[in-house]
Amino acid sequence: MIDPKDPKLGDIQPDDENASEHVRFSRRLFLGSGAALMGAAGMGLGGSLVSTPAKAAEGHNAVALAPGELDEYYGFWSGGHSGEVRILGVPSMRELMRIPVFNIDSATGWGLTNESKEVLNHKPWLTGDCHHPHMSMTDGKYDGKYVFINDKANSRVARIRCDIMKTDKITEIPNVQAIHGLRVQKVPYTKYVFANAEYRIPHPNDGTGMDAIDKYYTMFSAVDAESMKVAFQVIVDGNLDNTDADYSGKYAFSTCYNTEGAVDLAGSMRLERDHVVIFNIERIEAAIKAGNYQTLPGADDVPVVDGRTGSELTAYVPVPKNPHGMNTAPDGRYAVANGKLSPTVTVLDIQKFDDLFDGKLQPRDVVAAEVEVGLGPLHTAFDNRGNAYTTLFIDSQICKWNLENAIKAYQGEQVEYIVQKLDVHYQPGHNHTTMGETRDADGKWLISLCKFSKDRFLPCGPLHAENDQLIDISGDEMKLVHDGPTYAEPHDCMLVHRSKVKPAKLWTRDDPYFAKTAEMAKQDGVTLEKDNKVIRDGNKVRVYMTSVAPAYGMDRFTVKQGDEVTVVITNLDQIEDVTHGFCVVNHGVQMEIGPQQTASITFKAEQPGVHWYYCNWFCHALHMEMRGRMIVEKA
Ligand code: CUK
Ligand code: CUA
Ligand code: CA
Repeated sequence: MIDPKDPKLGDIQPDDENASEHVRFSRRLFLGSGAALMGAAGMGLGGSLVSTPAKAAEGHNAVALAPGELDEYYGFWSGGHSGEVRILGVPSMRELMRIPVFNIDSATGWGLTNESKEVLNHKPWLTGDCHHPHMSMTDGKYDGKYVFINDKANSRVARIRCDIMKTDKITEIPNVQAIHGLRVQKVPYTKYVFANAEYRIPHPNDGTGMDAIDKYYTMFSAVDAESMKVAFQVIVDGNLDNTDADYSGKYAFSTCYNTEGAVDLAGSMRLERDHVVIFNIERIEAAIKAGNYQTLPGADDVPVVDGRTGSELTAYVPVPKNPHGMNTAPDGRYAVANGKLSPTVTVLDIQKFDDLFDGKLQPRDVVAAEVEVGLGPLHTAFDNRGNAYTTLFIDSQICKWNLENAIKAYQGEQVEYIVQKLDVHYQPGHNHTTMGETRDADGKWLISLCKFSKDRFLPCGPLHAENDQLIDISGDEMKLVHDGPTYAEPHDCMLVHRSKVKPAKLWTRDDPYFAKTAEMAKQDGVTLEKDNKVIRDGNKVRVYMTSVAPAYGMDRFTVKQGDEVTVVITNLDQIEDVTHGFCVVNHGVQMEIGPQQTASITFKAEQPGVHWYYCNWFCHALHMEMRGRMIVEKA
């Protein structure tokens, strides 16, 4: 029920003398009809809300949430080649939100509004292919500030602000192709986002040297997490697949499936061993500081160091065969490379990396074990009890194994290290445990992101959903508890305890996200929070209006045929969840304006006549009536 004295309504009350006519009028309407509406809805719900929280079986987590109960974890899901990121609640697996990143989204106007085009570097038409969402950390723990995501399709890295859950920066990585593996520096804090470029290319890639395949190379990039500028790039041998960082802040490491440097399938499977390349971040920083770097055409502000074999900035550890996932255990001591074409997971002892870089050890000396787990190991996740969970793509299983026992067995001790193998449906790629890529690993839930789902869901045509399965790992035995269909095609997800995330309820009026639009208004002498004004500037017209449920500040505005029209809307509502939209019929114009947000969109008024605009986020009992006319006069 809406209480007019509710402090959430802010200081603009219906009878507030300082409020504009628009605000007072709208507020009265909202309170009057809103209250009646809520009352009716409440009665309807009252009868049906019988909630019996699901009881947890002995030693296991409760699976189901009753209506109205909140999830314990935020799951950040990559949206694959849909180009977006999604938030799911775990354990309910309910989809809570979609965050457009490298795609165009008609609900929010992402790729259409001026603010989003700015983030998209004015290339909203570029496609995206997201694989690896990872949250910024402090001291090896999630800090709730940002989520970073790669774009393999167009070689970019994006940042999502976790207060508003919107993408706020996108960086194009120069001189490389296909940013795939992405992780953050965990310790002491996320200064860098590490990004692997997968494919080797000629340098310069200008039509020369295309046949000199052995001269192709790719690079490992570090992006500054705050400025989102590329801090440095490292030339490597082979290619780069997945990556992770350690818990000292000193090292990052990446898998390579193409040590062969081949450009064909057979060639990239020729060797029995490929490698993991270890990056010595301290030494790379020192080299750049000392001026020991070059720059490449088209990016003269990015220092590039040469980390190919023989460099003291990197080390190459041979591992079997076409390895894929790279995962650091939360104990900080070990990292594993998942064999893919080998039935093994290679365990690297991070404590030995210093000696390796000081020349006291040989590369293979840092291998603590090659653990046989099953066919097609792709990725490994960890709990807080020393266990690892590896996806077996070919076997369609999760293999749970004990890290210490596996190392003992590798050293020849008679000890069983495989704890359990669980069938999943089918052919899993990544898997992920709750908090498992941080020091706070809690061993409660595991998600298996299965690539195939045939027979698990009602068929919907030749294209099938992926199947992200929820597995309870809190007891001694893994238990499959839920099938979760997802759309094309999450590779990875990340499960963050809800205590780590503090989303905003309203926008703040000084949010940098729309600072440029606010600056434009200032130049036009417009106060966004109260003015409803049309400013003409040659054939450019800027239409400033407010919105308060259920009315725009203007129910009509007039422009001339051929004008370039920019509509700027400021949503003055201060009530959580009251988002408005703005759509001009037959113009491809559509956007979201959250409470206290300013959003703008620019288009051409080419057709003389009357063109209705309306609100397309249901905001009020009189939402249908929230509309107005754009009148376009003949030129
Ligand atoms: S990758 Cu897709 S299953 Cu891009 Cu992390 Cu392994
Ligand atoms: Cu405003 Cu619907
Ligand atoms: Ca290979």
